[in-house]
Amino acid sequence: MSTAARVHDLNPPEDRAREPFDVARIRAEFPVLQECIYGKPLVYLDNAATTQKPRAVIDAIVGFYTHENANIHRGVHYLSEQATMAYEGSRNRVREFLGAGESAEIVFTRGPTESVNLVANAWGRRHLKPGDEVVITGLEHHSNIVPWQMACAATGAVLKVVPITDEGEVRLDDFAATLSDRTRFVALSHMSNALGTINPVKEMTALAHERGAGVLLDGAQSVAHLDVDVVDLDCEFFALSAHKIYGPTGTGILYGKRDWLERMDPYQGGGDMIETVTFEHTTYAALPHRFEAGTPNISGAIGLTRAIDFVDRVGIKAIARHEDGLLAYATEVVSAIPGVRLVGTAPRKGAIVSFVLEGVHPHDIGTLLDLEGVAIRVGHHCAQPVMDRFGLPATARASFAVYNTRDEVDILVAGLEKVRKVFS
Ligand code: C6P
Repeated sequence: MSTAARVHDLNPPEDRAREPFDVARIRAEFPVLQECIYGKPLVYLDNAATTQKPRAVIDAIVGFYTHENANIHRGVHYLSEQATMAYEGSRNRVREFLGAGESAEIVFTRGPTESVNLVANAWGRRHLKPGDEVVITGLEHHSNIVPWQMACAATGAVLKVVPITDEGEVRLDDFAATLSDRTRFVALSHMSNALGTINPVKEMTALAHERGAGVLLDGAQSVAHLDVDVVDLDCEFFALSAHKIYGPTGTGILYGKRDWLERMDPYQGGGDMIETVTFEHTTYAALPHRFEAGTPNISGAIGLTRAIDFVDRVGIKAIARHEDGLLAYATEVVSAIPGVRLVGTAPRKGAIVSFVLEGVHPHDIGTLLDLEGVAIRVGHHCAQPVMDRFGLPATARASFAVYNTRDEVDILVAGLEKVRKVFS
């Protein structure tokens, strides 16, 4: 797997013309991409919200319910053992994918939202003290803001926010200036869902460590686009979502360094997270099971394995190169439309183009594009402070994945020209 978390610079123009893989063959693996919407071929550009699923992921989930369904960690019968092996095999596959040292450091959750809540509750509420500082950035998704606000309110700790620039970047010197000797914890998005900005998280993590603070990276947007190695990043926690990396919804991961997880109490109580229970006293299961109370999303974990297999087969570097080409092209042609203003123009970006069109509300853009078969997201993208920073209620956002093409960017642009005409 990876040896370094890399930020992908845009490819030179001559490279951009050459696709790193056969996109038509990749598209054929995604059944939903063959659909028509209002009689027009679907152009799916809402990948930051959720990616589509390849046939292998869908088949694995159907196969599990058709042939293997049973609960895990509880049965002595054949099906339960098969299901347990598949579930724990998925944990190991995630470990490999993230470059983590041991499977005990991989906790299954419902998604990054639950992963952050787990840390904010199980670590934050136990270890934060009045006057301690928790640092986040102005780029965060609500799921990396609200749990920290709640933990600070419960403990008397103070939430500090690193400002973002007009380009939508977090500058390292602003970040360093926000840290202090009272900083106990830092929670950062690896890649912004609203703007696409990629943060220099390795450098930020090192700066936080100099102050003795722990670091959580919200990798919800980054893992499908960047080569991630949690040991190289040296973060204490990394949160991700299966459904944004071609896997199923309802399944996420929290990577945590063993020594940090060991200093955390369970977040929820119930079955499967205990060692012994009496009415007087309960002892907890070993890592990572103490953080997985109740029957988990078994088919979700199995689907995630196949999604990681898909990404590895295509190659994360090839995916990044393809998406960088799409981002460069989309940036050029969308920004050339009269009245369009891009929001988020950081030099280091993942394949997200957020924009506004003069005189047209983003919701109208989304609705009219939908009639052309083009799916984008409009709104505040669960990042209201980012919108506030730019004085906007909302943006339109096109976000790209491995299966998108330049032709689809052209259809987006043609749709935007229509929107302009309707409102002119
Ligand atoms: N962003 C988007 O359209 P969940 O909902 O738990 O799977 O993911 C939450 C989340 C956390 N961090 C970041 C950076 C994210 O982008 C998201 C989800 C989607 O942008 C849905 S709001």
